[in-house]
Amino acid sequence: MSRIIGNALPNIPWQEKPAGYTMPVWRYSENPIIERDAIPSSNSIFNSAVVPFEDGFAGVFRCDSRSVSMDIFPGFSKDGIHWHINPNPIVFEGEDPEITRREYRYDPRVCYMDGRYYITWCNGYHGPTIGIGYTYDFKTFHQLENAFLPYNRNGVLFPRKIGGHYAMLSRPSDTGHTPFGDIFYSVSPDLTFWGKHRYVMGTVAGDASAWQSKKIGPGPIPIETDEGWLLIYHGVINTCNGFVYRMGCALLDIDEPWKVKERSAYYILGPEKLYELTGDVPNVTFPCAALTDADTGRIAIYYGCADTVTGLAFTTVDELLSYMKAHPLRG
Ligand code: BMA
Repeated sequence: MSRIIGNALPNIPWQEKPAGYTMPVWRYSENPIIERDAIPSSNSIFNSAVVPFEDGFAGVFRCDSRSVSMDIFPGFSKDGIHWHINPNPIVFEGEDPEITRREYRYDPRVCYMDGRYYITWCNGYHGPTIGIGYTYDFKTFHQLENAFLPYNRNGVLFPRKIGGHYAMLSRPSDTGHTPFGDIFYSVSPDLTFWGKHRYVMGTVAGDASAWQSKKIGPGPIPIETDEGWLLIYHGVINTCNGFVYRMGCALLDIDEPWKVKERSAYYILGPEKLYELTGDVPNVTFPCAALTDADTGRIAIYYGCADTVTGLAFTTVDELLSYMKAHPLRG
């Protein structure tokens, strides 16, 4: 039995694995949990992040408007399933208007650390880069400096300092739909200056694990376990009909997370249901958040479906670690 190191979350949204189901991740039966028009202005709501907050949950949601401008919105829920999303986007306060000036914002992650809820997102600044901000209450928000130069996407903080530094995974990219992409690790003494960049892992050549042959990127905040950091990430294959986005998992060294201890050759969830196969961008399952319960090992994954709606899926730390070990990517 593997153990999640962290807090108990007895109210984690949960459904048991359906009898006879062979995949390690199973969907919530009432998916999608957030429809595309859950706020009046929205064309689509997907690739969003949630955390435990007060006696329920809070989140930051990617809502693309009907002019298809991308922005992030706060939301609240009692049960993690039914959400009330604020119809107004997040307004960040910050020291420098050069940085708080909004170009576009998308694909948020939320990381609780030292009493603050940190938000990272893909932030337009002469191209995509990693924005960082924080809130205490999901009402007022403070923005810090962008972490990196453009172009970068999928900035994902670790939930505690490692070796005395803040730590983040990210995926350097280009100005467009990036036909490449490996995951890197960076550290910072103060969440402003980032360096000591290390390569973590990349795409897989040949057909050993073709679903992740074009690009990969970190998904939810890494989950601390007694065996290492459990990373859920997205992997992309290029097909004659375009990109297909699936989810995979890996285990990173606890003190030196750029060292990969284990990685699954098999994907753990991919587009299969109608709401994943069809939408504004077909064939996309894109995880951005995971709730965890240290007492039971339960994990609830929030993922964008076809760039249109938001889905919820379930697994456990044991399911993912044993699946990874049964279908390892080696060499
Ligand atoms: C990526 C990002 C994601 C999106 C995905 C599929 O490059 O833009 O927000 O879900 O493409 O369109």
